[in-house]
Amino acid sequence: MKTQLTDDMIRCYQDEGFVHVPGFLEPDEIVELKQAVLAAIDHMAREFGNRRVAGDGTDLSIEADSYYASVFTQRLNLWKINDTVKRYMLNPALGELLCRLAGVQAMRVWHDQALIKEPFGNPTAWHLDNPYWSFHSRQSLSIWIALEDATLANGCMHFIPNTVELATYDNVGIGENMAGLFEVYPENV
Ligand SMILES: O=C(O)CCC(=O)C(=O)O
Repeated sequence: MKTQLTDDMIRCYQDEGFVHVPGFLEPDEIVELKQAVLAAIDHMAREFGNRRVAGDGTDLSIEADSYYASVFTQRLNLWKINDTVKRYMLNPALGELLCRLAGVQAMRVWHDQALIKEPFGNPTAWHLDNPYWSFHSRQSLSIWIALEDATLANGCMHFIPNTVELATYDNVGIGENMAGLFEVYPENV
């Protein structure tokens, strides 16, 4: 795992609100983590059917016929049931990297989530992650790790630079209206 940060990367994150780290995982790590994630998802399917959240606690139901149900196959908190996922999620060097990016002393994990974009799935609408969580913080951050090549055709990630400071934490949803975000934040168009 590439946990070395340069000053340019920190500046990029703090100025633009995101930083792209090519080759973040080594090829053998990608294989290992992908196998672990798939094994954990398989375990959940066998033991718990359509349950989305691993481990104890609440599940998050999604209407089976909703638009969102066909955006991803989504499973959360796989670190609770798979030691390999846990080792990556709780890697102290990763925690240190995130603290340096966010400019804080310590970080807690809110959740991991495996997002599988199935063939012919619905596209993900522009959205903010933080309004889905139980807390709001400008120091919170998400890491998106592609375990396969990410291309325009198969659903690579896009960010809108220089917009983090504008966030009011209104939840714009992740639904059929791709442009819902721009109704709440017209200045982001
Ligand atoms: O990959 C996507 O389409 C969106 C991912 C996302 O919302 C997330 O990582 O929180």
